[in-house]
Amino acid sequence: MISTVINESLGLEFPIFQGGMAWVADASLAAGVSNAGGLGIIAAMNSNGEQLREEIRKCKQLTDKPFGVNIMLMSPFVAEVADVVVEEGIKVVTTGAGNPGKYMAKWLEAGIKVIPVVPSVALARKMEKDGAFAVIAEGGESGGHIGDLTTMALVPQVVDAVSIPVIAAGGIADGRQIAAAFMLGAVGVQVGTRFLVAKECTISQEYKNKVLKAKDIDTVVTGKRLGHPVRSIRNSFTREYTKAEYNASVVPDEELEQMGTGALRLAARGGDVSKGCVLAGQVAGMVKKEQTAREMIVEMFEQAENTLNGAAKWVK
Ligand code: TUI
Repeated sequence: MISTVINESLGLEFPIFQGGMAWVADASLAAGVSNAGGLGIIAAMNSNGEQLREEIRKCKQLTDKPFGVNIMLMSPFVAEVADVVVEEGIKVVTTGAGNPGKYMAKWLEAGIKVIPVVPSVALARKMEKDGAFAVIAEGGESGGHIGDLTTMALVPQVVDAVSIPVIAAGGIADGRQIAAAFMLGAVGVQVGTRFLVAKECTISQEYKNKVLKAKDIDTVVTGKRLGHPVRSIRNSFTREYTKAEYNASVVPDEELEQMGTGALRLAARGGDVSKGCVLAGQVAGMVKKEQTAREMIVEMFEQAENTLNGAAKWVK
């Protein structure tokens, strides 16, 4: 059994979070992961306050286990969803794509454990000072909006810089990678890409097939010019976008911004994986089978335990 402060303090069977993936992480996936013994997380990214409230209530119907909400700080609805998590009695909030400092006092006062995603040591330190319960150190292997450092470089530097627990994210889809994250000093992991093909995940089958067919080098990063790099699976969308992105004189920033808007929804909910944006991490090439969230988690932790138990063989 693998047990750390993360599962023990949050009442989970396993120290694993499901990434709060925009347009993906709904009540069905979050409840599936929570019922499987991890922390399911609803993405507030694509919801206004009332839509988030409805999703939270749906999730409460589907599980009596703890689940969290991810607040994407670039969302136009961030202020209203920040209140809804308090009103609905959510116990764990993760944040992404910014500094949640402005909302921390309100969440802490409500007894919420705040666990921000950090792409750097500086933000990790700031979050510790602001009262974060833990941080998620997310490397650029991840799908979606990413920072500059890799998981291998970022996690140990964050571990050395703060005294709160560190959860590793980015590039984790099996038990070997969980074991490696623990070796870097993490006491929990967050997994996104593998859960895209969970039975409980309600995205289009076309999106799932794109992940299942992906090879190691099939993800690319777009959006650097606008300052929000995003990793997704190479397709017509990324080819068109990249052409426009490196043609600054012809395609102005506003038009580029417009090209990205709605593309994720088109793939995740509309099933158009050619013109849509299929966010996924570099581990997409390892994700080969659709399983229940429970099957995934049990398999990953069994492998992690075997890997960690076997690690001493290298020490002579
Ligand atoms: O947030 C994510 N992943 C996401 S959000 C998203 S929705 C989106 N769509 C289009 C463009 C942009 C976003 C899709 N995937 N992961 C967590 C994450 N947070 N990665 C990087 C960061 C981050 C970056 C800068 C966190 C904090 C930060 O702080 C800057 C500052 O203000 O100090």
